[in-house]
Amino acid sequence: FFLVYLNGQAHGKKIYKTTGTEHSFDEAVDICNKAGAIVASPKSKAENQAIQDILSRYKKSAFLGMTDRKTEGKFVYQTGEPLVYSNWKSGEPNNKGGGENCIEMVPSGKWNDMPCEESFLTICEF
Ligand code: GN1
Ligand code: CA
Repeated sequence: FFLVYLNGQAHGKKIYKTTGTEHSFDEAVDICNKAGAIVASPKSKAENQAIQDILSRYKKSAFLGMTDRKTEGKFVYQTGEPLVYSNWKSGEPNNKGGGENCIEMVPSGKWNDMPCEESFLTICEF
């Protein structure tokens, strides 16, 4: 009980924190995992909004934690589970050029599939 409330967050809510720096997807996974977290993986409109609030401040895009590296066109969480929420820009995901297996959230909050080698703001989810 106490552990749940000590950090001031209501039970069940996530905390999103950014390093303020831009990295490739694999680097972001490493950074977040080393902090005991995962790369931001919004599962609702409210969680998407919380991440967008950070992007608005930084005026940058961020990587989300989901990829379709295993099966093209099937984006999954790091656990392998399929998406329960999405907010794709119109026309996305398009796997442009054949190598877009990661997801960029742009400052508007919409999603676009992009190469995992691009560099975007790192936001971790605790
Ligand atoms: C970008 O620049 P272009 O059109 O080749 C983007 C894609 C988007 C597309 C949307 C590497 O591709 O992910 O789907 O715009 N890729 C890169 O028009 O910027
Ligand atoms: Ca795309």
